[in-house]
Amino acid sequence: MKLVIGNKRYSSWSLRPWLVLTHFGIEFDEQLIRLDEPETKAEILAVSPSGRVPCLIDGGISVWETLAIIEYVAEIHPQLAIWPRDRAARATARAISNEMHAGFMGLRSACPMNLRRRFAWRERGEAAAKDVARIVELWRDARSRFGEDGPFLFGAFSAADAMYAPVVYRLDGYSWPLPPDIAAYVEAMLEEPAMRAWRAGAETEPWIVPSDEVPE
Ligand SMILES: N[C@@H](CCC(=O)N[C@@H](CS)C(=O)NCC(=O)O)C(=O)O
Repeated sequence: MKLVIGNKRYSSWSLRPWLVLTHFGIEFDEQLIRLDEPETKAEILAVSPSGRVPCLIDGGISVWETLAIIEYVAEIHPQLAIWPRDRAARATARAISNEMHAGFMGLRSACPMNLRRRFAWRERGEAAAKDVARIVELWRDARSRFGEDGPFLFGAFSAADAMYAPVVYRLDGYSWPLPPDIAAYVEAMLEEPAMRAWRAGAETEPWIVPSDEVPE
């Protein structure tokens, strides 16, 4: 199985399935295509019909779109609790994962994921603040209803945590002021070994993508 990804420094979509595979100890090869280079589009299109990464190649099967990849991996590894085992928890995990996939453009555009930069706190606009308020609300709801057995949204690490992992890096990197319960979740995520491994990979990348860089 091969996962095609973009730069670890910037590619928030690539991070999500990579975390699922890595956290759950699933063996895979990684192919990194550098984003924003003259040959990027052609290289991605050679493996991913959407022209975007991530894309998972499993023999003759090609799966693009982050949530489709995570669902595929969960389906072929039913022994792993990639989604929570409890039905109500699983339904909520899927709902918030879809909410992430489809939204939060305010936060995503004001605070691009950038693992090589750290910004002092400043307001990042109304749309981003509104998104963070909603994210705090849904994280609290998951933690209070389903999180009693561990530090993650549904207790043990699941696909839902992977879907919100780039938000965790953003809240940390943009020094977002957080209430203690949310700061504790962010800390648990930052310490999670697969999250640390992704960051370590990003730290070795010298490439800059100007469109993903924001001013101080
Ligand atoms: N909806 C897609 C979004 C994927 C996406 O936007 N990927 C970006 C990198 S994070 C990409 O491939 N950019 C390269 C390009 O558009 O040329 C998913 O969930 O996988």
